Amino acid sequence: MTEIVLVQGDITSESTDAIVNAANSSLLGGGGVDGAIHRRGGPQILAECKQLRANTYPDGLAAGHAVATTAGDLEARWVIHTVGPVHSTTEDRSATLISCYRESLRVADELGATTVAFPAISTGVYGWPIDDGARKAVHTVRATDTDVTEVRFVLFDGRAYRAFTDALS
Ligand code: AR6
Repeated sequence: MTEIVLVQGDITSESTDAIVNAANSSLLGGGGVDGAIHRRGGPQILAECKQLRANTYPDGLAAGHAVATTAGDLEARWVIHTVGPVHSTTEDRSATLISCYRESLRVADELGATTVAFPAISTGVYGWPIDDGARKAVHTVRATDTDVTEVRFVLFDGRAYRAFTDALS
């Protein structure tokens, strides 16, 4: 049974076993959650991401997939990088968004991480509407068979926090 906890704040302050990063395919950093994680986690995370690009993902990590690195100076042990879909009004990319949550939990299980903090993937720079993003996040975690005992959604602002509160009830 996975308990779902909602928190409003900055995901880089979490001390869960793993923190999920809303990354991009390059794995080389960006803005939003990604920028904050690399800033606060220090250069070790980027060094491992560069290794992953050199050895495993020469063309980058595809949307909907997930991969782990060290969490560097963060309190967490691992960062799980996943690439959300860019929202589109002409194409339904829901399956890719759902896959991000599912794949991140699969990677967490591989690592033995039992507590995992997630941001609201794709709902920032990638433009996914927060209410729908929240419903898909909550539903996917509930529907996924995992050894993770606590999923903590860390929401940056009040609007996202309310969307997740509604999705949970
Ligand atoms: N802690 C928790 N949530 C945050 C934080 C934080 N420190 N900062 C932003 N959010 P985004 P995406 C919220 O843009 O939409 C990057 O440039 C934010 O309000 O981080 O998946 C990557 O490199 C929003 O609700 O991720 C990619 O290029 C949610 O986290 C691209 O952005 C996700 O916003 C990925 O876009």
